[in-house]
Amino acid sequence: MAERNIEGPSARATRLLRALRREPVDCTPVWLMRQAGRYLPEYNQSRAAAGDFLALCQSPDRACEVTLQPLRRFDLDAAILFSDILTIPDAMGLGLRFAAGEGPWFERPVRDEADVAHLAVPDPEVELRYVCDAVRLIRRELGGRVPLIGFSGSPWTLACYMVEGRGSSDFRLIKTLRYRRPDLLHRILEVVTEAVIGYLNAQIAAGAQVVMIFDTWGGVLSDADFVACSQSYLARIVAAVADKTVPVVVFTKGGGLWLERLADTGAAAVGVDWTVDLADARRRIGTRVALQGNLDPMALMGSADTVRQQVVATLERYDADPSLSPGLGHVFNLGHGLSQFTPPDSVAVLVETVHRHSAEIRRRRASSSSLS
Ligand code: 1CP
Repeated sequence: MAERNIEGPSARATRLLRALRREPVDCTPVWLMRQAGRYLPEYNQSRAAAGDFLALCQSPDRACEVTLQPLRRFDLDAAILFSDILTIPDAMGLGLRFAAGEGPWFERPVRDEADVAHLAVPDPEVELRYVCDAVRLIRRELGGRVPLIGFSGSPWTLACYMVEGRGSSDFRLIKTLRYRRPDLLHRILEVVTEAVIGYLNAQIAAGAQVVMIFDTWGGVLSDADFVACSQSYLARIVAAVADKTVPVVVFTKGGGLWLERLADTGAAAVGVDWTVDLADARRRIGTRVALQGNLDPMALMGSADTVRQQVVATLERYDADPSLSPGLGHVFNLGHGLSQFTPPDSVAVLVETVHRHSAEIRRRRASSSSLS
């Protein structure tokens, strides 16, 4: 820990942004998908005080508070806006609902031609103003200590929820649309793509310094449909981000087969789930993009020693090739979101181990290259 104090606050302020640009950093930056959420008692208190999850998202003060909660406990290198990917379909008029103990669902799912014809691109500073206000407030409260990540769902992933009306295990309704009325599916994807572009640019204008696109359900597509229904729209979004200095991270869960295609979207970084070997991913696309990932979130259910071993193993896989610069372009994360059952102490061990061991690898390599 003493070491980190010597580095001062500025190392933490720029570590993530430098890593995403594939520039050298003192140690590997780390943040975690769903780092704010139900595993933290203070989050549960904030949600109870707000009344429900949507009220929490829609209050910029409360969203700011829960965004900052994990940063007070852990030495994380980024904040991620507290919100949800389903705010876009809600702003398009689908009526988002969160029933206690159930997942999210929509009152007015998109099922036929008339529903599709009604879809309109929301104005992010009007219908999604609460998100832009939260971004402005969080940036002010962070005071430059760590960067703020904004985000959106991918068009395909948002379309899954819009058509199914809720989470799904077989994606029957959206796939029926794919095979019976592909024209309608692509009209949905077109409108949602425009909405995502406006939304991400508005988050960036409000102060988001990195944006991430969650393609949670891209992995349920066939190989050809991944290109047609997800990757091509991701590429359009990346190209339409107005501020080219803002790194875009794309993450397709189950997308390990398609790493080259994900890098081809033009994103600065590709997020990978835990099924991917980081040494293989780095060899395939690591000279073109940064890589974010990829510890199995359930590894955090192990003992402190197990968490340490698993974090070390993940870092060592990234650095398996001794001819490559240690840790260059790696952003440590989980392979998917933190489970609500995660012990907070495991997160503390993870964050501490990432920083300590990745600095150690760099020292080890520096001394071995000065000897040789
Ligand atoms: O009861 C609660 O408190 C709600 C649990 C919860 C939380 C904490 C939901 C409902 N959303 C969130 C926050 C959230 N969602 C963040 C916050 C920032 C962070 O700390 O990371 C983010 C980035 C999301 C994004 C999100 N929402 C995704 C993409 C990422 C992923 O996990 O794959 C998806 C698929 C959703 C939909 C969603 N929202 C919530 C739930 C339970 C679900 C999944 C629904 C389902 O498929 O059944």
